[in-house]
Amino acid sequence: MTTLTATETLLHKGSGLQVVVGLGQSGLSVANYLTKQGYHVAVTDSQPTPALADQLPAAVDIRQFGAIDAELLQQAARIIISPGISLDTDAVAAARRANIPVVSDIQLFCEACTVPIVAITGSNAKSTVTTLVGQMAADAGINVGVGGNIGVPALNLLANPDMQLAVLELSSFQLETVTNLGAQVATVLNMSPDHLDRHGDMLGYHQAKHRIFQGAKSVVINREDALTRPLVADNLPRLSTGIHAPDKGHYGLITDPEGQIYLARGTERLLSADKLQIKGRHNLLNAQAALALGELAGLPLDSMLNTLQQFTGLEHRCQYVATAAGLDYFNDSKGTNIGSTMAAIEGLGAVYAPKDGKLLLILGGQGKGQQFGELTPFINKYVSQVLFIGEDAKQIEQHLRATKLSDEVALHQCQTLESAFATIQQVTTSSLSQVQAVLLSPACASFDQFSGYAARGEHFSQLVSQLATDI
Ligand code: UMA
Ligand code: ADP
Repeated sequence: MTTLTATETLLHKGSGLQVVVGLGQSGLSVANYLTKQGYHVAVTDSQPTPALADQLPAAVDIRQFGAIDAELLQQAARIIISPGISLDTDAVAAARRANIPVVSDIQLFCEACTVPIVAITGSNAKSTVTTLVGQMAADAGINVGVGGNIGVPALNLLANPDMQLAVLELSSFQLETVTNLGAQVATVLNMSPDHLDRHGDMLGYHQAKHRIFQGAKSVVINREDALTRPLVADNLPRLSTGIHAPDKGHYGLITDPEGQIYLARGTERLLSADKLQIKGRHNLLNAQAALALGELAGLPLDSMLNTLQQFTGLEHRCQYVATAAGLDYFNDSKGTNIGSTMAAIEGLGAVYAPKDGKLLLILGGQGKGQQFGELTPFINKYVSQVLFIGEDAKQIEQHLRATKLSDEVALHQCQTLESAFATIQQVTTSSLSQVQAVLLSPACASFDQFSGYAARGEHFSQLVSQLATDI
């Protein structure tokens, strides 16, 4: 980070109080960044003793904890809000009514960042594609920073003075307060309902996501999903991805007469799908998205194809855990919305269905206002048993029953993962059981019972290993 002159420091101090709302990872990064820039910074958080409070720089002399301080917000020249806090929170809404600007850490990042940005959002696959593009850039010898919703606050990337490219995973929460991001290349990978409790409806969610395209120099579009298409000038460079044979220069899939599937760019076959370690149709789209983003960021194709073949995927995403008593167990704890669960059911169902197998699906947690009936066609096709856990278990069952759920699908209320495992023993020991694989893909957030999706996935994997040793 550059050192400021005394005049600049004075200028920043004179530009008024910067109030950071929420002291999580992003709030702390903002406090660090703004104090180093010479701003006068205050922090407020609902928790009486936020865990990160003792990491705040000493220069932050106003610290209001225990509630978001409405009076403090009224004194702000600018509010920097954490992504987990809604703009509708009373104190924040009042400040907005008083015309006090409210931005996110990503706004500060894009205003300060001098290197090209690859900006990635979508309902699903963000972390997978962000990690892949970051790895592709690193393998091509680029000094790359990877951050945003993936766990590393974007502003922390600025500490690297040699960074040549920034790859950002962005959530709708981060994007809703971002203006003119100006990415070198931006994409919305896919759109399915998520976070509707926060954004109100699909339109609000869509509007937040599509802010990623503001000022973009090029875009990547998913041909399979009209909701990913940006409203940008026709002459803006663009590449598209999809499951069919692509037009010249675009990405897609080509199937040869023997049935072998290839990743393709125009008519050129780039890589046979069986060379990838990440499996399923959704991952073929993810691979294309990474290639298209990389191409528009100037990465060399040969090197990107090498990276693709090395990539083993991320934990908790349709991850095979073990086989116990003849059943294959898969941890898709990161399946936190119905779109990801559809992809998981379809991806694994396609593997087990030809063997006349069916899936046992564990669903539930915090439902985030989603319409779970949209899962019914996928369940009817590939699932014989559904086990519900978590806070919204009963509501999810009602949604499924209210749609055309097949009589052949059995439903079980289990409340917890432990009790789900007891039910698995009961229902799969019957000789009539068609179940060949158990899939935890909850389509829900985990915070009612766990500290996050990773803790839920780890607990699931522990229960599986216990099972494997009990046998
Ligand atoms: N807080 C309040 N009042 C509230 C709610 C929260 O004061 O009403 C406070 C909490 O007490 C806590 C702080 O806000 O001290 C937490 O802030 P935060 O929830 O914004 O979390 P951060 O630690 O800053 O992490 C955020 C992202 N979290 C969310 O968007 C919820 C992280 O994404 C991101 O990695 C990190 O910034 C760095 O950029 C996580 C996430 O769950 C992985 N994202 C969601 C998702 O992927 O679905 C959107
Ligand atoms: P995000 O960061 O957007 O949550 P992840 O890469 O962590 O994305 O994957 C989240 C979930 O989405 C996983 O359960 C994964 O199996 C599923 N998924 C991965 N790719 C896709 C895709 N292209 N479409 C739908 N779901 C997907």
